[in-house]
Amino acid sequence: MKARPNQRLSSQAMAFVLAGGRGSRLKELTDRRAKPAVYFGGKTRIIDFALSNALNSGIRKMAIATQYKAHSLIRHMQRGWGFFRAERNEYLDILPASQRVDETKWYLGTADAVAQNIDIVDSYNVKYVIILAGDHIYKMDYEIMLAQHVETGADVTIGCLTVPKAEASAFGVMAVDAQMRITSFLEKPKDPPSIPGDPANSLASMGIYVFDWAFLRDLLLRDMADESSSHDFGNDLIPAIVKGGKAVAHRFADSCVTSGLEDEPYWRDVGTIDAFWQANIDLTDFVPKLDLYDNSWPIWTYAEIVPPAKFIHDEDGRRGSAVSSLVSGDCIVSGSEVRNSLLFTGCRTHSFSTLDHVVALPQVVVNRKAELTKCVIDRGVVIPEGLVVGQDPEEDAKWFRRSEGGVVLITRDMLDAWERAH
Ligand code: ADQ
Ligand code: ADP
Repeated sequence: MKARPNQRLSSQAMAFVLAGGRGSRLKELTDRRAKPAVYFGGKTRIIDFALSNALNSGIRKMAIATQYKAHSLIRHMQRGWGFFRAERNEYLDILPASQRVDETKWYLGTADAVAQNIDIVDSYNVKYVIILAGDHIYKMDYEIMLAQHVETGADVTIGCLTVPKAEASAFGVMAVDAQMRITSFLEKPKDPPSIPGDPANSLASMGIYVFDWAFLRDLLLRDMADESSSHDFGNDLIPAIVKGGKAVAHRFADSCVTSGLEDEPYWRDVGTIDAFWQANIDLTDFVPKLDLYDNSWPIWTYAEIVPPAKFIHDEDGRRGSAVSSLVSGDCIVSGSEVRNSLLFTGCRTHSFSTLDHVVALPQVVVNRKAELTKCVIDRGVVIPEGLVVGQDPEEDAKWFRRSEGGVVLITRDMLDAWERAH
C-alpha cells in the first residue's frame, strides 16, 4: 500500500486481536465464555477495551481470532461491533479456529492464529499489523506506538510497562538499551531480571506488537515450517527477533490515554477473581484510576435499550439506596441498601437486602433479606431470600468459590447445589 503524505499511520494499519485463550484463572466465570467476553465495568466486556482503543486510534480494519468457548464472544461482536462497512473500506472479521484453512486444526499458538489467516490480512491491503490481546483493561492510542515503530525502523515494536518484580514471572520480561532497543527477552522467566537501578521492578511485555506486515508475513511462513516451534509470539517469534533483528520497546506511559482525573497509566490484567473484583470495585472510588466517563475516549459496546435505573422505598418506607456505587440501566433497587458495589444492567434487589462491595453481573436478582459482602455474582443468578455471604469464610467455601483474597464467586451451578441441599 502506497502512503499518501499526511496520512495517519492507523489508516494503513489493522488490529489483529487474539481472543482465543482460556483464561482459566477466572474459574467458573469462564466456564461458559472466553475471558475477552467476560463483563467488566457495568456495561462493557473486556474485549471492548482493545477494540475501542483501536477504533479511537483511527484503525478501521480488525480481525479477531477466537477458539475457546467463543459463542458469547461472537454474539457480542455481531451485536455490538457490526457497524464496519466494506464500502467505507472498513472491515471486522471474526476468525474462529478450525473453520477456514483446516477443519480439524485449532490455533496451536498465538502466531499460528495469525498464520492461519494470512490471506485475510493480505486482503486488507495494509502496511502495518498491530497484534493485541483481547483480555486487558486499558486505554491506549496505538497511533503513537505506530509512529515510534516507523521512526525507529524496528522489525517489531513491543508495548511494555513496569510491573513489580514479584509479579513479572507472568510476563515476557525484557532489558533495553538507552534507545529502547530490546537487548534480551525472556518469556515468563522463573526469576525475572529487574530494571537496572530499580531492583523492585521489571520491564514487562504487554503482549502488544507492531510489525510491518511484509516482515511478519515472512516470519510466519518460516515459523509454520519449523517443527520445533510452538508457534507463539512470546515463546518463539519475539525471542528470535531480539536475537537476530531489531526489536524496540514502546513505553505504555507514552501512549496511554488518561483524562484530567487520572494521573497514572492504567493497565490491568483482570485474570483472577481477586483482580477482577478489585478492578470493578475500584470504579466506585471517589476518583477512580480508570475514568469511564471520559467521552473523548469512549469504550464502545453492545448495549440493550433499557429503561433507567430506579430506586424505590418499599411499602414500609424502607429506603432503596445506592451510595459509592455504579448502577446500570434497568436495575431496580427496592427497599435495599447498596454500598460500594457495581450493578450491571438489569439487576433487581429486594427489600431488607444489603450489598456491600458486590459486583453483580447482568440480570442478577437479590431476594429479600439477603446480605452479601465482597462477592462476584454471575449473570442471571437469583440469590434466595435470606442468603448471607461474606461473613463466614468456612460456610462460603462450602458452597461457593472463595478466592485467596476472600472474594466469593457465586454462579448458577453453585446455587443449584446449595438449593438442593437446603
Ligand atoms: P500470555 O497472555 O500468557 O502472555 P497467551 O496465553 O499466549 O499469552 O495469550 C495472549 C493472547 O492471545 C490472549 O489474549 C489470549 O486470549 C490469546 N490466545 C492465546 N492462545 C491463543 C490461540 N491459540 N488462538 C488465539 N488466541 C489465543 C503474553 C505474552 C507475554 C506478555 C503477556 C502480557 O506472551 O510476553 O507479557 O502476554 O499479558
Ligand atoms: P420488594 O423489593 O419489597 O421485594 P417488589 O419486588 O415487589 O418488592 O418490587 C417493588 C417495586 O419494584 C414495585 O412496586 C415496582 O415499583 C418496582 N418494579 C418491579 N418490577 C418492575 C418492572 N418490571 N418495571 C417497573 N417497576 C418494577
